[in-house]
Amino acid sequence: MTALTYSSPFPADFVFGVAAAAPQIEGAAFADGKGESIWDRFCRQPGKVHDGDTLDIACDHYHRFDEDFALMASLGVKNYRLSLAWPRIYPSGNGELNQAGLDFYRRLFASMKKHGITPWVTLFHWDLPQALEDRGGWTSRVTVDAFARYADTVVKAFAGDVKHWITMNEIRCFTQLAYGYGTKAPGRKESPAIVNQTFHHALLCHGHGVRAVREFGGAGAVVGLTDNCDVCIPVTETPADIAAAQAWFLEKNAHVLGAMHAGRYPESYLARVGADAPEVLPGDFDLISLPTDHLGLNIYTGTYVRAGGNGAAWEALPLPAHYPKADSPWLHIAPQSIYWATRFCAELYGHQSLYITENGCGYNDEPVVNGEVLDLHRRDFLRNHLREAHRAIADGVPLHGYFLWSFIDNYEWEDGYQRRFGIVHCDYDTLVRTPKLSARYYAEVICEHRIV
Ligand code: BGP
Repeated sequence: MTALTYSSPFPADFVFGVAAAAPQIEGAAFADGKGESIWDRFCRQPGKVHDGDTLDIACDHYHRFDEDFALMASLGVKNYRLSLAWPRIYPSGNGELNQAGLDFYRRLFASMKKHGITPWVTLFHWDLPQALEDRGGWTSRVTVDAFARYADTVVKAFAGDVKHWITMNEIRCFTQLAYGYGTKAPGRKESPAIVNQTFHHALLCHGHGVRAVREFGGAGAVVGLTDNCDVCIPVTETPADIAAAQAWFLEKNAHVLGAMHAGRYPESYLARVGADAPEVLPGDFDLISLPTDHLGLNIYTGTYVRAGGNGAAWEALPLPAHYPKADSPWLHIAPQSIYWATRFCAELYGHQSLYITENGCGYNDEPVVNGEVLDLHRRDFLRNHLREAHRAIADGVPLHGYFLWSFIDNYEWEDGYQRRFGIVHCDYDTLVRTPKLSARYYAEVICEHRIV
């Protein structure tokens, strides 16, 4: 244990960064041979996305990346988590390669290098090529084979530019929410058995991502998953509530983190899903449980848990109506989520290198007034979450970095452009960028390498 106090610096090698994802900021949705993604299709279906907002222009990062990286650099940001758009590279998922797609990312990485920014690249951040969805999407192994080829292609192409790889972003969102609840593209409402199979296929793709980086990533390349694990907070930090929270965490994360860790689906999960268990072929778990170098966690909120009565392992508490939240209705503000998620991942699965790959808050109206956006709510959110990251490190948790979601206001999926998560404001009429107060605050944190 190190003797860190809140005002002492983060460890020297702690990484501060910002995050975004290709479909949410690039725009140029059909430029230079890019294929249609499931989000390009979904957003055009009536009633699916706020105001029918499309990804067509977004922040026009496709044409303005150099300006954006200059702005990032001016804030002192040296690490940027981005994703590659699969449909730019294989417009029909697994057919012909689109050289213009690779060329675009080559220019983008060159610009990042020029501005002294290290890329952390996510292979898949939800923009499945529509042509693959037409063949079953995540319910089908066709997608797994196509992903393996795509991963091989991009890792080979960018091995010289990229050393930090992330396989998948938030498996639950593009499986459960997309094929179970239907709130995210492609908006299907399938049976639990099919949804469980989509999870399994996503885990296989994670494995292929790891394999591709091992085979083609070159010296020094590292790789891991970014998961949005279900997070809980013990109501009191006492042994009984902590044990209850641990038990909750293990059960809720059995099908992703638990399965990867154990090299099979845990018995408790199989007992719970019964006949709806995914079909597993020989060799699947050899891929899924390939060793990784780090685990990324996207942490936004959490569930409060306490010791259960009458022999129950835990009791999860409902949130009262007035519990503080951001404008995103699901985003109840619970900074301790950072501490407990990272601590449990280290304690329960033995992870040695953890990163917060997303953390941030979404609000609707953040107008620019006299050239400023005084988002003190975001500054407060950020500071309180960083304190919990700092506390985790002080308690010996191997947390090695923090990426803020997001660099710039962007296309927030079914919330369209209404919901703003950026530390940089984007005016969607003029595309003018204005750093908010939170950007200035974060710049100071990065510069001093401590909470200010
Ligand atoms: C995460 C996604 C991000 C981002 C963020 C904000 O789940 O990885 O892409 O969108 O959440 O959430 P949302 O857009 O759902 O409000």
